[in-house]
Amino acid sequence: MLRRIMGSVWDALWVDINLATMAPDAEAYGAIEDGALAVAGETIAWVGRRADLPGAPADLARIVRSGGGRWVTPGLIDCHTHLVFGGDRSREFELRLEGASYEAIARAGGGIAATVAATRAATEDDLVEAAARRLKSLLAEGVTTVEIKSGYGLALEAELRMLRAARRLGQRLPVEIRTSFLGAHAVPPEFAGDRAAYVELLCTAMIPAVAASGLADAVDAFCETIAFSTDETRRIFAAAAAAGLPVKLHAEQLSDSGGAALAAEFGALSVDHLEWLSAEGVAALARSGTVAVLLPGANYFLRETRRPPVEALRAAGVPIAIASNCNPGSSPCLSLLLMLSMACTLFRLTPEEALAGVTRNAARALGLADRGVLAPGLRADFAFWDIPQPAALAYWFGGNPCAGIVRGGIPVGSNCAR
Ligand code: DI6
Repeated sequence: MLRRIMGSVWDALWVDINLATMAPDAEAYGAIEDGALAVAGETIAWVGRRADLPGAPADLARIVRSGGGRWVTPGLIDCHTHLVFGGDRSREFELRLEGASYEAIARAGGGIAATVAATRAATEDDLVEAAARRLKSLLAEGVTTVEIKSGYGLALEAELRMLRAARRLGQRLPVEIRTSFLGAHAVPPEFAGDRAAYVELLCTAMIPAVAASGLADAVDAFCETIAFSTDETRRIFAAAAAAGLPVKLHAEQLSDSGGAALAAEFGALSVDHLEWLSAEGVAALARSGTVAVLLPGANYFLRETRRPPVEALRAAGVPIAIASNCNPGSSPCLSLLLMLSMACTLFRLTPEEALAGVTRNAARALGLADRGVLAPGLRADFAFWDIPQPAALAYWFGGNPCAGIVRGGIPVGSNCAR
C-alpha cells in the first residue's frame, strides 16, 4: 500500500545512488553518499540520505529504481553554443596552422562571413539536420539544456530561420533549447561600407521583430575590434531592453574593449570569453551579479596564451560558468565534459568549480532558476555517471561515463541521443 506524502505519492524514487547535488552553499559538490532522489511529475520531490527517507521505498513511490551505486548530478547545461550553422571551415584551421591569425582570416572575408554565406544558402531543414547530429554528441554526455545563438544569418529572415531551426531541435530531441539572437555577431557584407546603417537596422527593425516572434530568449552581441564597438553595443542593448529581452555579451575575447563593464551596467545575464577582462571589469561583474562564462575550447583552438583572470573572478565572488562554444570557427567542440578538463588544466578551475560551471552557474547564465541543482521543487533533470567520485568528470578526457539521463522526471537513456 502506497503511503501518501504531503497529499501525494512520488512517481519514482531512485536509491543506490550517490548525489552531487551542487547545492550553492554546501561543500564538496553538495555530496550525499548512499542517497535517494524522488520525482513527482517533472519536478524533484525529495533529495537526501536514503537513511532519512520517511518510510520504506516501496511505500513511498509508484516505481522504485536502483541507480546501481552510480553518481548522480544535475543534468548538464551548455550555456553558450552556436550549434546551428551551414558549411565547413576546416580549411581555415589549416590556414591558421600555416600562420594566418583568426582576425586576419576574418578581415579577408573568411571567418564568420564564410559561415554566413553557407548558412544563408541552407534551408531550415538542412540547418536542423546538421545541428541535430552535433547536438546528439552533447546529449550523450548528460546534457539536458543547451543554449543556441543565431548570428550566421545577419538578415532578418535568415536569423529567424536559424532561431526556428534551434527551437525545432528542442522538439525533436530530449533537451530544452534556449535561444539568443546574435544579429550583432558581425557586420554583414552588404553593409560593409555603412556599418551604422546595420546597427540602425538591428535596433529599429530586427530586434523588435525577433522579440515579437517569440523565437529568442535573449539578445547577444560580439563586442570586439573585428565586430561591434562599445558604443554600438550600448545602442543594441538599449533596443533589447526596450523590447523586453535580457542581454548577454561576447566580451574581452581578443582585446580589452570594456564590454564586460558595459554589459554589467545593463544587468547582463552573462559575459562570455573574458581572456582580456580588466580588474574594473571584474568589479563591475561582481556588482551586477553577471555570470562569467569561460570558453576553454576557443582558447585552446585559437592557441591563445592569455587566460581569463580566474583568481580575480573567484576572489570577487563572480559566478563562473563553462561552455562548449560549439561553432565552426573558434571552437568546433562537441564535448562539454572535455571543457571541464580544459577548464581545470588551462584555466586552473577546480573540478568542483568546473562542475558548478556546467550546472548551477550555467543555469544562472541563462536566467533559469528552476534547474542546475538537485533540490526539491527544481526540474527533475539529472544524469547518472559510472565514476568513483565527482572529480572524475573533469579528470578523464575523451571518454564518456554517462550511464543514463532523466529529463523532466522521465528516463531517456544514456544512448537516447545516438
Ligand atoms: N567569438 C567566437 O569565438 C565565436 N563567435 C564569437 O563572437 C566564433 C564564431 C566563428 O568564428 O564562426
